[in-house]
Order: sequence, then structure tokens, then C-alpha cells
Amino acid sequence: PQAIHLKDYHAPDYKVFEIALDFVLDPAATRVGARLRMARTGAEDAPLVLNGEALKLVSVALDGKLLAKDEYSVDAEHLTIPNLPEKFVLDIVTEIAPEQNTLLSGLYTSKGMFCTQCEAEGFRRITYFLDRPDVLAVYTTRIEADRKLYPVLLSNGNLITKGDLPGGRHFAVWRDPFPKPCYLFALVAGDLGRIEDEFVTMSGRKVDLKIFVEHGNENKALYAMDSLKRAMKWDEEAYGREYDLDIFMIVAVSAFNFGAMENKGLNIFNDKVLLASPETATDDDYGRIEGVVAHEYFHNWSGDRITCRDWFQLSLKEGFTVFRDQGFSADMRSHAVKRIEEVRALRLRQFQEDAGPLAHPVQPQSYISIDNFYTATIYEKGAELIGMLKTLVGDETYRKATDLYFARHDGQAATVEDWVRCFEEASGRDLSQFRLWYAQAGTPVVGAKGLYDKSTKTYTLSLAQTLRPTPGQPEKKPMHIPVRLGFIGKSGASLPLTLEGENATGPEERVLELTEASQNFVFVGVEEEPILSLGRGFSAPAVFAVDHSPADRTTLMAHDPDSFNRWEAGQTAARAAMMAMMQGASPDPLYVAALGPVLDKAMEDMAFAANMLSLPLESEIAMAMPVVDPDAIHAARMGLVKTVAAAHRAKFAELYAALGEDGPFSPEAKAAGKRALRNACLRYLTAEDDEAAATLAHRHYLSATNMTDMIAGLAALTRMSSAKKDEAFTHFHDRFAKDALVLDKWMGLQAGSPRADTVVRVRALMEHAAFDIKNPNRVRALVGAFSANQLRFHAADGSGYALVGDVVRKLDGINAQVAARMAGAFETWRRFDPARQALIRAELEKTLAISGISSNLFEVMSKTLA
Ligand code: HT7
Ligand code: ZN
Repeated sequence: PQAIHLKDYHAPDYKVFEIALDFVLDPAATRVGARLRMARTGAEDAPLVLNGEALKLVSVALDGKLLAKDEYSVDAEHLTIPNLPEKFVLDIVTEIAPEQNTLLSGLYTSKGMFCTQCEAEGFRRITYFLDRPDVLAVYTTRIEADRKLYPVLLSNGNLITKGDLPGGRHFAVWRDPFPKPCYLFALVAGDLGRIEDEFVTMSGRKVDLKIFVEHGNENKALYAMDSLKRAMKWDEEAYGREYDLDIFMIVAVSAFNFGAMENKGLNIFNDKVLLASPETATDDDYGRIEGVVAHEYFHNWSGDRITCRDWFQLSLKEGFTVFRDQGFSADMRSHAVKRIEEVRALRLRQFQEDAGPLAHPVQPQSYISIDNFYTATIYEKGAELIGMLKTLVGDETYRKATDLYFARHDGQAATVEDWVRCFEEASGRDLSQFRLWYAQAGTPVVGAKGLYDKSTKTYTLSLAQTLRPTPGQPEKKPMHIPVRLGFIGKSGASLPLTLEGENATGPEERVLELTEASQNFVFVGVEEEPILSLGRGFSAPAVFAVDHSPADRTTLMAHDPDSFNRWEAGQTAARAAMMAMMQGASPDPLYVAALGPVLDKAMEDMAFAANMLSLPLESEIAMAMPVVDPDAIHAARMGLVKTVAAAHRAKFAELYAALGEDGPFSPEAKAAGKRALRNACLRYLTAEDDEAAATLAHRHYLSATNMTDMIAGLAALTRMSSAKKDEAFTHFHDRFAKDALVLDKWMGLQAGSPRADTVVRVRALMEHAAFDIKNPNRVRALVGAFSANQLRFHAADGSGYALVGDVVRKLDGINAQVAARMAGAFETWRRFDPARQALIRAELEKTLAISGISSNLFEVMSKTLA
């Protein structure tokens, strides 16, 4: 497979003004007519090279005249037509087989309905086209299908007309007046239920809102509808963005490669991130639904109205839209808790990526398969870059910059450079060095050393940044890093930060700009030796390395006014305690004691307290180890849980009893926080593997009135040997046997069990009637959850590697995008001991050797092995 490079970008040789699509739907053989009104914009002798994949070409006509076979050429990926006039109309007819489309890219069927997924390069699996994001056209779509089987016929834009046809068939015509790239095209046809609502925009226009789901699931779409209306309002207030069509539709589908897709006016969602009811969805599910509904809606401006010039600019729309959805969710819930969740996810997925063989910059320079670049770096690190820009220019200028971006680039396919320039113009600042964040891969380490001079009351802070080489980038330059910080006195009070040369007392928090490899900052009038609170709010996607003493950490845990750093201090202390335990030390009594005040104050902010009480995950601990020892990590973590549980048992029991569910279920943040805190207590109260713990967990499960609590009870049981475990899992299975999304949770919990028989159980579950390798949700729920189970995936006998390797190899011929994603489980392999590395290498080599390997999997495997 060939790599594609950013440096080779050329504007297209042809323009498409309009495209009229005509679908005659049939699962086995759908006929697609495409009429393209086009013009040449490149050299006179440039042939028109259209992309196409898995298509049967029926005919091509130029300006109404059928072309003979020698007037064009077709290969597996292109239709090439030479000698074209300056302006012309092409009519192309193709035939496709949606029911055979297991890749779920292009037009496919899912549970008897038709749906599309065109990002990144799926449109070429529908018809021959210039399948690149910088070709923007106006779409008219006619859909014809059996009326009984497919009563709902949808596409982008506004409905123009619909009607009946002979033979029990019917049709609908949709027109989207906004020029768009083909990756935003969508079509849905099926027998679907719906809920409807409306939204009045800030200029007083009424927008019809419709969500389509499988019949019977209508009530499970109500929360998504509510989230949508809140997102529409928020985008008007926070960014001045008003919706532009008369109708906004969402459709839920069961088989989907990703979370959701922002097709203009017709978002398509994986049902996992749309459907919710108290009995079937956890609080995390509710939060995710709210966030993803907002994310896709926000794309209407950051992605659809302004799209990307090429796929190297992917973070332009994704990083920005993630940043927008994070802002929305923080406003809807808790800023402190949201930030903790974001950083946790970033470190788990993006720092891991940046430290491994698949590291790439937020703006990559090359790729083999663009599907492999929908990564945590493009999305979450991309969002962090925008957060840093906001920190550097301030809130008001940030809004000026985004207003300028939306006004200047509306209707265009833009670049990251266009974006940064808007910030430069709005702020008057030179952001040349900041651009390195887009160009350099890797996570910088910001080291800090403080020197306090009691006699002069000065504190000299030395900051130094280092960035390790990443694949293809041996040399790195210093970056522009905003470092938010504060000083805390021994009593826990905040101290002012006055820089040398300033004549007024400084504020209690400020942002330093680190631009050199190392820099000194001298603070004056510092009355006592301060404890440094560095990287507040996680002000940059970096590792902030400060050598705090255990006592300093507990002071920060209790007194840092920055809630993120209070949590951070607790996590660092817990990690240090577990690292020491792996060297034979007993659990750090200072850390264990520091959780006392956390418990005492827990009722003040329950969601935050739950986060303070949760120890770093095993994979988070692994990131701090030069050679990962999964068994030692597991033992240390279990040991610390048991010690904390024993030290604070009475308080955990008291809180647990006080926090029982009362009143009707609410998915809102306060009620969710209460459940989170109660379930954190349950975790400690069930620390031992004995009948008392099993009885409590079982009772918790049985008495639960919502899915969050049920899962908490089951999760506790997965660690236990008691017969109550199987009893509860069987009960849960039978209760939810008809609900695929809930059975996914049932499978995932079992795949995440630390018990030694987990591999065997997962293999058995792959034979369960509910498991379907063709449905990505099922694969992710079982195999994805298993590969995230560090202890069992990395079992020393290699049985976990073999399981995932077998699935990846089988899946590649079915759905290469998902296979490549699953294969990402091996990306950390060089961080394990030589014996495990040898086992993984064997899996990687076996996988690379499969005949007909997809370019998706080839890219991930070959880069992982390199
Ligand atoms: N922009 C969407 C990306 C997406 C996607 C990418 C590759 C393969 C399948 C896909 N489905 C959706 C989702 C988003 O970021 O909003
Ligand atoms: Zn997105």
C-alpha cells in the first residue's frame, strides 16, 4: 500500500457544481444514478480521475451521449475519462450490493434498514466521484424503494417532494442547498419509529427536529432530543452559531463503525450513543449521549459549513468540535469533574499513543489509510491545543478569533493554517512557535525546580521542557507551553505570585509562558517556602514533573484551590504509594490518612469526591513504569484498595447507607454524583473476596433501580469467587436477553474480570448467540473490553494475545476499519518484558503474513512492528 503525503497536495483539476443522485434501493442490487454538472479548473489535458471502489459500472454518458468503452478506463479504484470539455454534464450509473457491505462504509444495511457512512472515503463505494473534502457541491437526492419495507426515506437538506409509485413502491426527493463535500452525504431508508420536537433559533426561525429509531425505542430517544435542544441553544450563546436548515434529523443504527456522523442535516448515530433509559443506560452513557449529540450538532458549523481542505487537516474540525462539546458538557455538568474525566482519557489513550510506535502529530504529514487517523491525537490532543490557544489569548479574544474564523471561511474547505491565522489576527500575537504543537508528535515533559531564599523572600522557579523523539521526528524544538500555577503555604493558604520587576502584589494564580528549553522565573515577596501547584487545570497536554514530598502532596490534596490539582495530587500520591509497594514497601500511611478529610467533605461535591476516591487504573500505573509488570501492578492496587477500605470502613459504611436512592430517577449531574459516590464506597466495602462482600455486592445489584447501580454491583462480583457471581450474571442475562446494548455491558464486564478464567470465558462468549463479529459494538464490547483488561490481556502465557490476534485476523476480511482499531491493543508492546514482547511479536508477524491483508491493518501492524 502507498502512503499519501501532505506535501503532495494539489487542488483538484475539476469542480463539481451540482450532483443529482438517483437511488433505486434493493439490498442485493441497488442502482445509483449520478448526474454531475462539472467544470475543468486544471490543465486542459488533465484527465478526470474519479474514485470508485467495489462498484459495478453500468454506464457513463457525457453531455447526454453514452461513452464507448474505449473513451474511458476503469480499474479497481478509478474511473478515468480523458479529453473533456471545459464545462460538461456526466451521467454515471453504478450498481452496488448494500447487504454484502460488511465494511459498513458506503451504503449498507443494518437490521433491515439502509444507511450510509461516507467519512472518510465511503462515497466512492456508492458512485464514482472526486472523493476528497475540497470538492464541494450542491446535492439533490431521489430515493426510490419498496413502500412497506422502507416507509421512511431520508437524505440531507430539505424534503422537496415525495409520492407513490406503481408496484408498491414510493420515492422522496431531498435537496441540500449548502455546498458540501461528499463525505457529508447521507441516505437512510427503513421502517422506523420517530420522536419529533422543534427549536426556535435566535433569529426566530422554527426548526423541526426528528429522531428516528427502531420501533419500540422511541422513549429511549427522549434524552438525546433534550440534549440536542440544549446543544442548539448553547451554540448560539457560546459561539453565536445558529442552525441553518428547516429540519434537523438524527437516525440511530445498530451496526456502525464509530460513535456518530455529522452528515449535513441528517446525523447518523450508533444506537449505543443515542438510546437511554434508566433501566438500560448508566450515568456514563447519559453523559456520553449528551456529549456526542452536541458534538455532531456542533459540526454543523465546525465541519459542515467550514470543512477541511484535505484529511491532513482533520483536527481542524475534530479537535475544535471536541473542544466545543467539552465546553458544553462542562456547562451542563461540573467543570471540575469534566476536566478530570477529559485528562484521564487523554492520558490513557493519547499519551499512550504519543509514547508508542503509532505516534503522529495533530497534523500528520502522511498516512496509508485515513481511517487509522481518527485518533486520540487528532481528537483529544487537538482539543487541548485549542484550550491552550484560549488560555494564551484570553476568553474575549478567543471568541473574536472564532467569530473571524466562521465569517471568513464559511462555505470553504479550510486548513489548520487558516485557523491559526485567525488567532494571530484577533490577538495580534505571533503564534509561529505555537504551530509546533500541530507539527511535533510526543508529550512534552515540563520539569520544575524551585529554590527559595528565605533572606530575600524570593522564589526562583526553573522550568525545563523536553520532548523525546517519535517515529520520523528524531529532533524536536522547544514548544510554546502555557503553565498555569499557584503557590500554597504550609497551612494551606494561597500565596500571591509577584514576578520580579512588578510593583504591585501579584494574583494568586497566573499563567507563565514557557518558550525556551529552560527558563527561570523569579518571584518576590514570597513570605514562606511555597508548595508549587503546577499545571493547574492541566494547562497543557504535557507531563508536569514536580518533585513533591509526600507531605506536600497531602497538603495539595486538601487545600489546592484548583480542583484539578487537588485530584492530581491524590492520584500522584496513590501512584507513588503503589510503586513503592511493588518494591516491598507497605501502603503509604500519609496517603491513606489523607482520604479521611476527603470522606469527611464528600457530601459537599459528591461527584468530585468519587473521583478523589478512585485509585489510578492498572493501565495508568503502567504508564509510570519503565517495564510494565501487570501482575505486580494488580497486586499493589488490590493491596492499596484493601488498606484504604480497612482504614476507613466505618466512614464508607456510613456514607453508603446515607446515599441510598430516593425519589424518581434523574440523569442529572447531582443525582449521578450521588450514585458515583455511593458506588465508590461500595468498591471499598467489597474489597475482600469473601461471602460478606459478595452478599453486599449481590444485594446492591438486586436492589438497584437503575443501570448504573446494577453495573456497580456486578463489577464488584466479577472480582469474586462466590457462586453469587454466576447467579447475578445469569439473572442479568435473562432479564435483558433481548436488549443488545445491555448484553454488551454483560459481556464487557465479564471480559474485564481479573479472574484467571477470563480468557476462557471470553472465548466462550464469542460463541454466544448474542455475539456477532459483523457488528462493531459487539466486538468492541467483548474483545475491546478484554484487550483493555491489562492483567488478563497480558497473561504471561500469551493466551490473551492469541485471542485478540485471532479476532483481528478473522475480522480483517469482514471489517478492516474495526480490525485495525482492535489491533491497536498491541501498540504498547515494547513496554513489556522480553518474554511478553516475543509472544506479541509472533502475533504481529502472523497477522502481517495473512494473505490479502487490508491496507488499514497493514499500516497499524507494520508501524507497530517497526
Ligand atoms: N466525523 C465522524 C467520523 C466518523 C468516521 C470515521 C471513519 C470511519 C467511520 C466513521 N464514522 C464517523 C465522527 C465525528 O467525529 O463526529
Ligand atoms: Zn467529530
